[in-house]
Amino acid sequence: MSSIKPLNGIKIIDFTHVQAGPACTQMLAWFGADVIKVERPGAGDVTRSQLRDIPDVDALYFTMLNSNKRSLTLDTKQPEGKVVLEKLIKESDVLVENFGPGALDRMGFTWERIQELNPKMIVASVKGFSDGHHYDDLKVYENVAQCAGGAASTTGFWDGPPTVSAAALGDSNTGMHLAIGILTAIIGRQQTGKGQRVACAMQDAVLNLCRVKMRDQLRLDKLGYLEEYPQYPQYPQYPQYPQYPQYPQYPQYPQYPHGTFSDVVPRGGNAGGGGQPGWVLKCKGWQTDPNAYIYFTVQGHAWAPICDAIGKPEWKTDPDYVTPKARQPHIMDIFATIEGWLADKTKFEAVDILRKFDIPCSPVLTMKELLHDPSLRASGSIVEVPHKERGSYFTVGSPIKFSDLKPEITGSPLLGEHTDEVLAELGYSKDQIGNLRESKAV
Ligand code: CAO
Repeated sequence: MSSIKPLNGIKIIDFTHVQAGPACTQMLAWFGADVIKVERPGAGDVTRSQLRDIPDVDALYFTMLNSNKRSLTLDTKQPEGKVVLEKLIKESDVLVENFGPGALDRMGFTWERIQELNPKMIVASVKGFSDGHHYDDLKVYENVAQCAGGAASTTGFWDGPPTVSAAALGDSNTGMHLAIGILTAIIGRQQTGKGQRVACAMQDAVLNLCRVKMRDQLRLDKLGYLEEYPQYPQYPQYPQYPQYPQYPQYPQYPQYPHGTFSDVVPRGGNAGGGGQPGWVLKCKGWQTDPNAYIYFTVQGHAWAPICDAIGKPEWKTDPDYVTPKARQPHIMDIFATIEGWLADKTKFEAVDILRKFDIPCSPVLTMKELLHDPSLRASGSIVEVPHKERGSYFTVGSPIKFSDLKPEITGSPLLGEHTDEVLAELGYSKDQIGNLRESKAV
């Protein structure tokens, strides 16, 4: 394993806060970039003090999004602070920010000014909406983005309200998109010698992950129904299934509004998309354990093994079961039968049986189970890192694995921990640093 990391030598001004921007720069730091987090003196990133589990110590919200970085405190609204930032811009490759709309300009660091200071500079921004969008003045947090990007209207059950996901589709996902943009701009600069602006709107990043839901809207516009959605059997164009006019045998799955598809993609509960129907199925203990479930997928070509696995070999040749189209109208019936088979198996036992039949499935894992999963520890997806004040803490490591790079996750910096070090690198003497401290610019 090489000790030289691919992004060694790339210097990043990390003007980010909360989650979207920090997730991006943290990943670049893991891969070798020198990420200098610029924070307001005395306060720092708001997440340092949000949802603390230990009094007066940086909260996990901060430590889990800012590992491998250095922290420089700098008041960029003070003239002396602006001078420091100008020096930093001249020496850096990338500036990443996720302030509210217009904040960087109001600080005096417009794109034009930054280009004057350093024409090779790449300026990367996260905003809620793209430039010129009719909502581009809005400040945006995670769940706002999930609603704006189409995730909420298509997530949840049809008899409940729009629902947001626990996964940070608005924040960390946008940060990951931005990281791709930054790396692209770095490679572009190798060819042109020039920097450029890179922007990723949270709405766009969410929408990019909701691509198949947009696919469904286009199909719905054309066909008026979506055959793989649980709502499908009630569609009036399908009188060949009179036994399912309203799903009376499944009161827990009431029909989607008015027994038909409306003109927008409905919420499909836990239905699997594409050609592989799936559902979350109860396992042994579900009555008391809210996570005693597996996700079970009825992959088309795995039908025969599924029948063998659940003890229903006769379904292999039954015309009502043999093709995906024949199965779809009573897919809930099929899932109910599989739940009967699962009733005396834990989620782990069930998956251990089903894996032998090559059936795509997984236990529904809790955060606790993931935290203690030996495989995730071994792969570096969950890591324990030291911290100067809180002792060691667990965090989520790099989800990307390389053959010649092993990201080593180090603890997050204390507020201003590297201020003197970074200023000295910029050429400031001890006295000058003292003066900056006196004026509260750092
Ligand atoms: N020195 C001096 N001033 C500083 C500073 C520093 N080191 N760092 C930040 N500031 C100032 C900014 O200049 C800005 O001042 P003005 O608004 O007076 O020009 C102010 O602090 C911070 O502005 P903000 O709008 O970013 O902060 P907020 O808490 O009001 O809003 C958020 C937070 C996240 C809603 C907003 O930043 C935003 O919409 N960002 C873009 C979208 C985004 O990334 N959202 C996801 C965040 S993760 O959930």
